[in-house]
Amino acid sequence: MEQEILKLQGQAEEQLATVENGEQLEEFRIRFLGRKGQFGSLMKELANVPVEDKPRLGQMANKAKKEIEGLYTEKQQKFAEGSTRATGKSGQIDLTLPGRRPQNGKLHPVTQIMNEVCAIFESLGFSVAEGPDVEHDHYNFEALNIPAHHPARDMHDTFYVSDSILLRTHTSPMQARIMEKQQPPLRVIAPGKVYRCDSDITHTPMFHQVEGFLVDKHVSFADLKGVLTTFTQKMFEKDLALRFRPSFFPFTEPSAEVDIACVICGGSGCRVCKRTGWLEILGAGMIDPEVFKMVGYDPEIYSGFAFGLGIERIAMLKYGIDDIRLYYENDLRFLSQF
Ligand code: 2NL
Repeated sequence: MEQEILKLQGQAEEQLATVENGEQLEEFRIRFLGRKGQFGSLMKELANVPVEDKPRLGQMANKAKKEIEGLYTEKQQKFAEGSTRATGKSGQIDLTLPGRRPQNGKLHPVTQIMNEVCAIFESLGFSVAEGPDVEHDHYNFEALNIPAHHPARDMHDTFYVSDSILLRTHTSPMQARIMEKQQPPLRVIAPGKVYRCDSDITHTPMFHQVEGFLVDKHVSFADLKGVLTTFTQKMFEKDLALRFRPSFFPFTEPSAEVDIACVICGGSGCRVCKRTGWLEILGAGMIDPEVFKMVGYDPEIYSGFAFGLGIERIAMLKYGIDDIRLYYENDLRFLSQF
């Protein structure tokens, strides 16, 4: 009898070790622990052993059964945990739930506008050139007719890496690099990041610009007007009125700030255009002969125009965004609207 108890315990342990799922565990329970199971039969047999052996054998059989029940419970808990993790609290899979769709990524609104601006100028025959964000002050300032002690060089605006190396404050250095290496005729735009030490609702320390220039013989202000009119009309998808206001840049002469009729109110005056009916969207002008001299072009033979625009600002006007910092908070509730 003793042997039988030990054998049954051994068998049960061995079987339980091979159980891999809830169904097999239930089969095991019925076979060994159920009312008509093997431990049940063992207990019945105990009725037939001699009276003096009963307490000892009875204790032994009970102990064996308890041990197996303990192992069974352990296994049961393990399966329950696994199924809860896989299917939720009920332990059952709800086949009526909708599937999980992976979220589609998309381009940042600034990148979208940048691509749009580049595509429009490419359609007008401009090529696209990119250059370094960390620049020599020669290309950022000197080559653009911005001498030492010019206010634009103020430490408060420019991030310096060393005495003569800085983070470019505009995309014009790329244009100077190109003019230095290539001969006219040239039609080029330079998109990219620029950096200024400035931060409020209309300024971030890093922002994006696209600059462009065209150099050839007999280029006039009329060509500048034609190109910029075509650009703004394609960009804002309307027959927009354009206004050129006299202005000053160190690298162009004459210079102009270019406004478009307010895309919100159509020119009648609103909060966005501050009741003026106009929105400033870019700066432009005829390239200063001094700049041509510095890159080795003869200003008696060549003339050209240049312009620069802020991408964040274009997107703000196009979409009615009132705080530039929203672009860089990485909040998907904002970014996924574009
Ligand atoms: C603005 C104004 C401007 C230019 C950029 C330029 C470049 C060279 C020569 C002459 Cl190499 N000009 N660029 C000219 C006029 C205006 O930008 O408000 N930008 C956001």
